[in-house]
Amino acid sequence: MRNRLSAKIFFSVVQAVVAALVLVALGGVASALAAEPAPWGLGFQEPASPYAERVNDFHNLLLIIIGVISLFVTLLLLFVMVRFNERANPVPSRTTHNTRLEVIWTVGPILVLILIAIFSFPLLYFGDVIPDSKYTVKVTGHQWYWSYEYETPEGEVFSFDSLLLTDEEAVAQGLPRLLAVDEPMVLPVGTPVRFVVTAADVLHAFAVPAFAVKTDAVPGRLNETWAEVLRPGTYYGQCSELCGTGHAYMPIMISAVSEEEFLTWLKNGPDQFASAPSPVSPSPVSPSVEPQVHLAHASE
Ligand SMILES: [Cu+2]
Repeated sequence: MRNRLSAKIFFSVVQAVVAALVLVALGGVASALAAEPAPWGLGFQEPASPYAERVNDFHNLLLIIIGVISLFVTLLLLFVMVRFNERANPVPSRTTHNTRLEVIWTVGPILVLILIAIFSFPLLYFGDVIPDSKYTVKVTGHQWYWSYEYETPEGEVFSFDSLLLTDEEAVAQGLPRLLAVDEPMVLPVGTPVRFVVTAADVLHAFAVPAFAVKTDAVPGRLNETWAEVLRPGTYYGQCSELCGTGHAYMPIMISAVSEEEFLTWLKNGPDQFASAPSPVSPSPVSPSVEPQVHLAHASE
């Protein structure tokens, strides 16, 4: 009776493990095609910056280490269940200490952690130190939209708001709902761009998975990060700090183009965005009515 039960449990565990592996494999396939969230996408989005590529490699290394450890512990548990159950081992040993074993299970994990540190610290610094960049974008989080500020090579500064499209507008343009905006951030490909990130009201976070970028946007403070986009295309991100009821309605949409196209766009920027109504910056004490309008618009 007990044997049949343990066989049943064993097979359901095997089934669960196989199902999980299949899901991970499928997720890997799905995410390899997308610079946006995809159904059943369990893996990372395809990396689109040198930093994201390294983060991806590091993640894969950790996955191997975790896999080996989990397999080892599972085998140990199975061994104990078979070898030391009540029937196989009626008179249990009374041993409480084993110095050699205790040294091994302390030193072993330390070595694993050192191995991880050897790979993770250079990666941390690679992401943290901003390379010489010709272009800077100032990113400001608002309740509930992003605004982007650029400077032309001639030193003219312009900025614009990036507002969520309604579901109908997004569908009409063949863009993903809740991710597409009216004016995307435009970036050049193949050259590092510095992001200066701040917020106008509450905490937000500027996060773009394909660039492995996630930086807090804090009122009164400038945080820096960077990305070098490897391929032209459209990339999506989302605010990643719970910032109020419109948190889900302030996506980040980035259109990456060649440096020439970017420079043309940049030079036209002051004219293109001068006529646009200037953003009503909501002050921390009196929230602006404008974002509420966008939110109501978006959630219809
Ligand atoms: Cu936010």
